[in-house]
Amino acid sequence: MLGTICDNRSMPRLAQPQQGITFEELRKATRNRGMPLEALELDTTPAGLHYLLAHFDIPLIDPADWTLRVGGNVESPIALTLADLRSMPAVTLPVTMECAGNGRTLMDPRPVDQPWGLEAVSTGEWTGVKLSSVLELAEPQPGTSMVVFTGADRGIQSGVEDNYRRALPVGEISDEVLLAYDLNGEPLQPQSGAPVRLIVPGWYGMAHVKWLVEIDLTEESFRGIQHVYYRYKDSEADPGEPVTRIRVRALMAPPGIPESFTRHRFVTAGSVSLTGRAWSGWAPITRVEVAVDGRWHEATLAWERSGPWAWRKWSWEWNAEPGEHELACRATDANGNTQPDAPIWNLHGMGNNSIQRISVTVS
Ligand SMILES: Nc1nc2c(c(=O)[nH]1)N[C@H]1C(S)=C(S)[C@@H](COP(=O)(O)O)O[C@H]1N2
Ligand SMILES: [Mo]
Repeated sequence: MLGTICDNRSMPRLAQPQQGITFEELRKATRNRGMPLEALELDTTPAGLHYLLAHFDIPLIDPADWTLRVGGNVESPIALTLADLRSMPAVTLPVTMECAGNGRTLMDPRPVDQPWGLEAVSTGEWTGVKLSSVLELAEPQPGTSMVVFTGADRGIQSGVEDNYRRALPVGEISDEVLLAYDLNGEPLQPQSGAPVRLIVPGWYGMAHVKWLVEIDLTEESFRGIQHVYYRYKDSEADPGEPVTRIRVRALMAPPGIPESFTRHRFVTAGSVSLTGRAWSGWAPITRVEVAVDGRWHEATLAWERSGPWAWRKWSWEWNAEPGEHELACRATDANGNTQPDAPIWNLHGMGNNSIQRISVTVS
């Protein structure tokens, strides 16, 4: 059931000039969490450090009671248990996932929503079954164009009450789209979508539906509220473009040590190994550059690791001289996509892949 509730408090807003973080943003930021950027040192993000985003409440599902229904435009609707899924051939894929709102607070004016800095990204080893194998069991009928995924979580967003729901066009369902039940070799934790979530390699986080309970095949296009919200648009009237794959980005593990409150970085003069990770949902990473005080240098890319959907390590040796410096990094992918200097503004603060800058005091 889908109802419209007149509640202006759920409407997205823009911060006034000079306005600090609101109470609602603070509350969202304490429910959700980012991956501390020092974890950019690791290929695989430990489950407890994986960033977290839930729009509504975390559903606490007993795996023994859970079933996944597959229906709609199919010959034989089915309901699978977790044991059914675990008895099918398993696939493991390292996948970098990033929230489309990552970098939102760096936009001006600031879209008021989950107030991400740059920490809404992580890489997990996801194990599960191929979505395509499960769809085959239900025998899709000809004419199917969209597959709609429903999570068990429900709430009100932009005045509309619904479960969390996202759809994928059938053309996007490659053999790498998974129904995942393990993260890093362990059953999913409640916050990660237990018992089963969707993994759509290369796509921004919103596509990876957690707490999956239903899959519906349809002949029509789908315009649920999460498809209205996740668009690059300049005003509510602007239809905009859908948010889909992850834009190219590099991030650096902040060097040296932080001041506890400001998190400003302090580094000892001499040779400093700067490292980080780079990723793109569009094409493999081909280049990462590092800038010191605006002068760009070529970083070294580590060997490609298992599969194209995980971030790639990069490094560069910095001969740090005493004084105040600004570090930056920038990635380019095989399609020639690179990162803008400044955020490209949009109403909901989506897809901000502008260059990361870190101020450092060297002594
Ligand atoms: N059912 C459901 N799935 C969801 C969400 C949600 O709120 N409910 N949030 C989405 C968003 S916006 C992101 S960024 C990712 C976050 O996944 P994580 O918490 O495992 O990092 O889950 C996606 N899947
Ligand atoms: Mo997200």
